[in-house]
Amino acid sequence: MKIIELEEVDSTNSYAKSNIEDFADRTIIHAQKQTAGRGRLNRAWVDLGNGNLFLSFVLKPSNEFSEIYPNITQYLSVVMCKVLENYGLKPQIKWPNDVLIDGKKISGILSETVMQGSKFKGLIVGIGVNLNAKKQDVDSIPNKIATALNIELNKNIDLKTFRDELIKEFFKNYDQFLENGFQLIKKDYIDRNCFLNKELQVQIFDKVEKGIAKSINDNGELILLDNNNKDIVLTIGDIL
Ligand code: BT5
Repeated sequence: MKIIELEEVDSTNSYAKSNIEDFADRTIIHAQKQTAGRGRLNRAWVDLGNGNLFLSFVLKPSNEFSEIYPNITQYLSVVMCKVLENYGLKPQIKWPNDVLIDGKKISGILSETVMQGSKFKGLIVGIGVNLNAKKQDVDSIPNKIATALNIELNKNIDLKTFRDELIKEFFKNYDQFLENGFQLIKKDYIDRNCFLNKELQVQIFDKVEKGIAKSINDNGELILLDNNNKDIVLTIGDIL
């Protein structure tokens, strides 16, 4: 495991992706500042200033893509919760991988599969965590109610300590995750969910599905029960 520290970068995910050939498996790209942080679907991840966390894991688990790899985002959401629990908080997961404190978003995860033609090159798993932010900056994040760890705990957070705890927790069960996929974390994930048994609207690109969130299956997919008592199985989407 190697950590590459950058002062400033457009996006740790973009940097990791464009230089993936240069990085060994389990390299971590950590930047102090991000000028063009990315979320899913071309959304932006806002840099809330000094002392916040922006990092990407470069993972090369094999030469072939495996269908369990996309579940790494859910794996990382559980890891994130465990780290925050050690700070005395009770985080919750909103499917697929938002980590919330009392309904407020504290962290975002963006996982990307890198292919060269049909050849699998690796995974880039990026995470942003709000650790030290001003309340007014957090309140100006578009389309989301957000928070930061310093606001929740009313004290400054040591960035490096938090980063190292996150990396340690990530690699603790990573090899087991590669063997077992989502099933390894299913219980931990469901124990922390904030969406099951609720009436939901889920946006999948330009379509919205409605139903009661019935369960999460062994692949980490969300099962909605619609008005006609029919199951809808969702692999991706945003709970509205
Ligand atoms: C995410 O996307 O939540 C994934 C964000 C991943 C960011 C990390 S930082 C390191 C690495 N390098 C990158 O370039 N990216 C990764 P999504 O689920 O699409 O949510 C994006 C939405 O979250 C935005 O549209 C805002 O509403 C909200 N948001 C943006 N910045 C935020 C922040 N700092 N805190 C809380 N919410 C934020």
